[in-house]
Amino acid sequence: QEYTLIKLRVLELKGRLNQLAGKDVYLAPATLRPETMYGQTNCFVLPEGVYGAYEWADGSVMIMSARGAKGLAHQGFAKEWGKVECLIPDLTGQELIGLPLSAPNATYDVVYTLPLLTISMGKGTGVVTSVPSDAPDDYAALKELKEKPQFREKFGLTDEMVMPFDVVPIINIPGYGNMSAEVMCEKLKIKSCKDVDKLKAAKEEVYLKGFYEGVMEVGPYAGDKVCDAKPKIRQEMIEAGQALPYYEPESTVMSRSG
Ligand code: ZZB
Repeated sequence: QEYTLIKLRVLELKGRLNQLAGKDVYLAPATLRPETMYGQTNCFVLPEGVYGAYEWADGSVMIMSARGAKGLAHQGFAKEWGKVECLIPDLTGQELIGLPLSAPNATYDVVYTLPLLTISMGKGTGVVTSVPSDAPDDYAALKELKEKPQFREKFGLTDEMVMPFDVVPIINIPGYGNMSAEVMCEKLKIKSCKDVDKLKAAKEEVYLKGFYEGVMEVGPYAGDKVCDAKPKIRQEMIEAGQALPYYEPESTVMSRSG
């Protein structure tokens, strides 16, 4: 799988992260859709997931799963090839929830880290950036957080971290419009992020359609097809230091602990 790691800058440190004061600290979600970063409304972590803060050859510190860090260390980003340098181990997702972030290409200047219970720690970096216009899982999860104050309370979220973030239309798919994730969630009557099978079906349908038939509505490639714009946007983000290429084997062991 050819992923892109997006560097979401942490704007304010808290708790144990205060040890990283003075450094460039990022949350590093893995995405297969770098062309959708215009539609980011938040970042997701697994509250019970285990993460670490890792330092890289360029001096940046990126927060991700140990598994993701190990993969990245074997792809040329570590000071010493294959070796991870962990500054803070055993950070829980809960410790990361509520962090304010600056997300490259996003329409919102500040987005927040929110909880998502369906994250697999055995895939990517265990951090996921949220694009509710085009990702049904993200749409369902954000909607649930907006509609259920008891959820926000449970995870210590304030309203300002959740409520102001409307879906940002970025890609038009003929027959689905520019909010394809919402259309699919309504069509399949998806009620929550626990409707795993329906969400999988929704994701598969919009994934293919979006890639081959979707047309960018925003950014420098507005008017271009997604399949043409995607590699260009990816390359530009990498060259601007906003993203990194990241590869992982097709089949990986699924585990919640990483
Ligand atoms: C932004 C985005 C925008 C994504 C979109 C999808 C879509 P796959 O095919 O299952 O590998 N993701 C990444 N890591 C994880 C994880 N550890 N646990 C759960 N979800 C994860 O899917 C890869 C996609 O799943 C990634 O791409 C990421 O969300 C999420 F408009 O990033 B994506 C129709 C999908 N649209």
